[in-house]
Amino acid sequence: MRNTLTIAVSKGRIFKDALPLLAGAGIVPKDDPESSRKLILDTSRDDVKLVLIRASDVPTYVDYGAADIGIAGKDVLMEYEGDGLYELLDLKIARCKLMVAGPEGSNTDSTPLRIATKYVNSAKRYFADQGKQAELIKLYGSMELAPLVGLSDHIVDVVDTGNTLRANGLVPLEHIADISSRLIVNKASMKMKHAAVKLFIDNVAKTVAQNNPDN
Ligand code: PRT
Ligand code: MG
Repeated sequence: MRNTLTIAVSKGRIFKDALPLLAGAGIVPKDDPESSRKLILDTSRDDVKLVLIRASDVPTYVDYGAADIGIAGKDVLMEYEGDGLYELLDLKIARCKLMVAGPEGSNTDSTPLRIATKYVNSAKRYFADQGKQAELIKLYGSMELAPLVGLSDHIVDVVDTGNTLRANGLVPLEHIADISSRLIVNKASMKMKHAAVKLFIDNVAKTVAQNNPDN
């Protein structure tokens, strides 16, 4: 086990964007996660396995050492409270922005605010830093619905094109953070499997640099 690497990644947009980075480290999954039901994928390298989990569970698997390495959105990492992992590399994939959004013409001047979000910790910190009193309502998805039915005045969510907001009569109001996916590593794996982890990170970093010549 000492030199095997387990990498936790979520299906969907992160997996798609991560494939070329993994390929740059010589790692090609043997199954397509979108068609296979397997949760553990063998790869072109006998010493590397991929585990497929929900985006918000990736830090937990890495923190507890069930995976040595993970790929997780900064939005998810900003919410995560464990301390058993290192955030080592900005992969510059699955980019988006964490925003406050609400109905056109609205603002966050009149407090207390009612905010629906899956990003409760980040939202709490953001409004506290501004000295604004905010009641946070925790949701697990479809935040855009909350202002439409009077559950909240505003939402905090990640925004890419803004099409989903627009389709629901909402607009982005305030920018909280730029988001991209990060490489995270279990603290014990970093010590015990140092050579294998470092080689993997170096190879991925080379591909990230090649893919982003301007930044
Ligand atoms: O689906 P599940 O509950 O398992 O988790 P998840 O929804 O967090 O996973 P996934 O795969 O949808 O997102 C994984 C990561 O991708 C997030 O943690 C972000 O770091 C990143 N990312 C990048 C995004 C987006 N872009 C994005 N646009 N995550 C979500 N969205 C949502 C957005 O909230 C909106 O509802 O996609 C919808 C479309 O976006 P627009 O603005 O282009 O319309
Ligand atoms: Mg999703």
